[in-house]
Amino acid sequence: MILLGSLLHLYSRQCGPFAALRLGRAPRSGARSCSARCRHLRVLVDMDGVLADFEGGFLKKFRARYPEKPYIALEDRRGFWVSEQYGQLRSELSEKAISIWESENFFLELDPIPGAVEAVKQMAELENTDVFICTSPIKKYRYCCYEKYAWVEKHLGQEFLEHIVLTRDKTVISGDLLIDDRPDITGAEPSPSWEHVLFTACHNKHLQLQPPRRRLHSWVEDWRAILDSKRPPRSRAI
Ligand code: DGP
Ligand code: MG
Repeated sequence: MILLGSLLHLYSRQCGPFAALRLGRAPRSGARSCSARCRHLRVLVDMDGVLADFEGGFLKKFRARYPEKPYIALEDRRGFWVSEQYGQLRSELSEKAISIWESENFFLELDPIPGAVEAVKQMAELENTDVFICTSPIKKYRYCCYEKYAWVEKHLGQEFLEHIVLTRDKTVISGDLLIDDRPDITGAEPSPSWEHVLFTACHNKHLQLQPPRRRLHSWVEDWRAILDSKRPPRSRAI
């Protein structure tokens, strides 16, 4: 019994936290043993603008709270910072915009981006793949941090709570890929370990990326191919 416990522990350590949940599954025919398999690919997936529809949720609540005020349609959004563009439209609108995402239930009530929940669940099930949700909380954290956890639990399930990274500086988090809608991701680490794949959003779709930078246009696109491009040649997903 003790031996079985140790083996289970060893297996889950070597194959990642999600792999332990797959113990009940029959091994694929011809699959190599866990220890013979290659290093896991680590994928960092951003939350706002990639999994959760921050822009759509913001616009809906801004218009509901300030029905008399002008607003920026999603097709006219430019630049990552919503408050900056609203401030350019009319200076008083900057703080009104900020008041929306600082309110209770804003982050919790965001709708998922189409296809995101299914894609991330499937990604976490892939062999040799570890997925982490890597998200920056706003500085007025009263509701935001709690609601981000609650959102993940609601849409992705409790097991994903082990896979949340809250950080204002994503450059210090190591990974092979970071899928993120923010065009410029900088921080304390000048050479982050990950390749940033820009997830297309209303505010960044017009940007021309310099090669070799690349995009994931939506979750309908072949995100598996992007993951496979980072794997060692002999371990590509089946
Ligand atoms: P991330 O998606 O992890 O890069 O997080 C960025 C956060 O910043 C996200 O919650 C959206 C939020 N955000 C968007 N526009 C503004 C803005 O103009 N001001 C502030 N303070 N936060 C913004
Ligand atoms: Mg984002």
